[in-house]
Amino acid sequence: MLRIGVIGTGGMGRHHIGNIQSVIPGARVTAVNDANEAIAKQVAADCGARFIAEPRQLIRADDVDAVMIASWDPTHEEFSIAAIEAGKYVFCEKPLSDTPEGCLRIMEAEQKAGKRLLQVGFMRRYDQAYRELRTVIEKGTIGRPLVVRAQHRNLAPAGGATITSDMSATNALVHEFDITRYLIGGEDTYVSAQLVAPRSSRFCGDDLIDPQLVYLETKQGVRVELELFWYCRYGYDIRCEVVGDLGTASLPDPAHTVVRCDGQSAFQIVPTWQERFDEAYITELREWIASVQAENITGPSAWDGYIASLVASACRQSRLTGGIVPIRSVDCPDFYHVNF
Ligand code: ISE
Repeated sequence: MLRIGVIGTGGMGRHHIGNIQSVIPGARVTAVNDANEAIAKQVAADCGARFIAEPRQLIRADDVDAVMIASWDPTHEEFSIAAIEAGKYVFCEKPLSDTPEGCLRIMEAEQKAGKRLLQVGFMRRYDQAYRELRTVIEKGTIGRPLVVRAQHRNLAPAGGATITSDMSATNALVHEFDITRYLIGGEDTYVSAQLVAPRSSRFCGDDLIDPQLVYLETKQGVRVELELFWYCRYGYDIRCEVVGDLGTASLPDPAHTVVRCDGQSAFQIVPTWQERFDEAYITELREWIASVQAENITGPSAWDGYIASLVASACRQSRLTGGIVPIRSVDCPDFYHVNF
């Protein structure tokens, strides 16, 4: 039985805890922590775990074999490094760090530890539709990928959270940066990014550009066109199409049953990512737990977190300058090559 300590009992932390306690065999939550002690204590009581007030104490605890980090984004780096230094396996929600430099520090710590200990929560790689799409591309059915077009639309920010334009890349678009590499092949990295702001929605407030359009180019010349919309107001809508030189492939749309009735054709669009990626979250945890038990971590790595963070940082720069920003990564250490 893998004993997991969870730092962060907000929406995502509670979602993972619910899955571990109810649908995933072979693991249980033994300790929880959150900056909001009242919520953490309640969650601890509900799931039969103990509350630990100090995150570093939770990381070192004898009854914690692996650490799950689902706390506030800017704390991810500090807790990941502390867990790695304690020799614990760690599952860190995205973003791995708010900055590429932070990701490099995590990679350094992990390489010093001598083996992969960390997995990043890029759960789309566990979604069946994305996996099918990748298989089609890998088989060569649509030929060489040339263009990827994706839309990432939220009904509204979860829990009424205040979103800034900078968070758009680190918090939401990082999923697109990662899943696109996963689809077209991880060795083909990004070389430039541009963020373009159309007229903003009337519903997003003055501090946010919404929607945002992002254009990326890869080393092999694939063009990626992304749209992020925080306040689309009609549902949680994730779409992706890959154009190849022999054909195109896309995620199923709609993902739900189509009903034709009363002179109309309609289907449901779910309101949040928890519903859309419900199965993916479960598969992600199941595979992570199995890989920890086998002492062979194969899921999204700190290198993958670093690439996503580099692109996010280029988008931030492009938002300020309006121009195309070159993306230059360090060389991928051999340590991380095995992953793709
Ligand atoms: C959220 O944090 C997620 O991770 C969701 O998958 C994403 O769609 C949403 O935009 C983010 O805010």
